Amino acid sequence: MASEFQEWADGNRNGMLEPPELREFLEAVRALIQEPHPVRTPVDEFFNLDGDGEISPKEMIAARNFIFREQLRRIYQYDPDLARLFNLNNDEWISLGEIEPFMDLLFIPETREPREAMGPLERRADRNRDGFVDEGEFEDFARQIFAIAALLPLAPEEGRQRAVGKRGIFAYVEVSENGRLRTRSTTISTGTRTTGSTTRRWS
Ligand SMILES: [Ca+2]
Ligand SMILES: [Ca+2]
Ligand SMILES: [Ca+2]
Repeated sequence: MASEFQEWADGNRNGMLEPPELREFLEAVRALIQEPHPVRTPVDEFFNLDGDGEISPKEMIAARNFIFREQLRRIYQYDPDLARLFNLNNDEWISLGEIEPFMDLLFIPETREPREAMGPLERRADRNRDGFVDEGEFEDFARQIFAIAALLPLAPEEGRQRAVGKRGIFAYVEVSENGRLRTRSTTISTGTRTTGSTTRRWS
């Protein structure tokens, strides 16, 4: 069975997360890692390690670190192409040092200050390739990183059975085969805002 962490969101059990299911799932992950709170979703349940009905500050931090640090570091096992997005120095693996800027981008708003696209992370975020990363580009980039991390299967052996296939991830986050982000407006929802995203299949 695929992990309960993601599988519950596949309401119609067809093995794919359609846009409404995907939105619900991503919103649950967002709620999980935002602040301590009572358990409300299966995602919360998954990280309620002591089973006391609350996501404590410690469990929240554990969830953040697991989903956005441990999982992203293992991305090569799932998809070498997608892994290039995170492999800032283009070597054979993704180090902790490479993941930190992505964690900062997600959790420290000040790191999304508009700036010139000098570094490897900034160049990846610079969608329109004008050499400058504006606020919107950072926001979009952060949403994509968030979705990629949340949708990775929890263990390599689950890769074949997980609810969201690799193609689904590619389609949803608009990442091209060479790991570069496509120039298109965001398709990923945040908060209560929803977008009319479509799930395109790659062939
Ligand atoms: Ca708890
Ligand atoms: Ca690397
Ligand atoms: Ca730009």
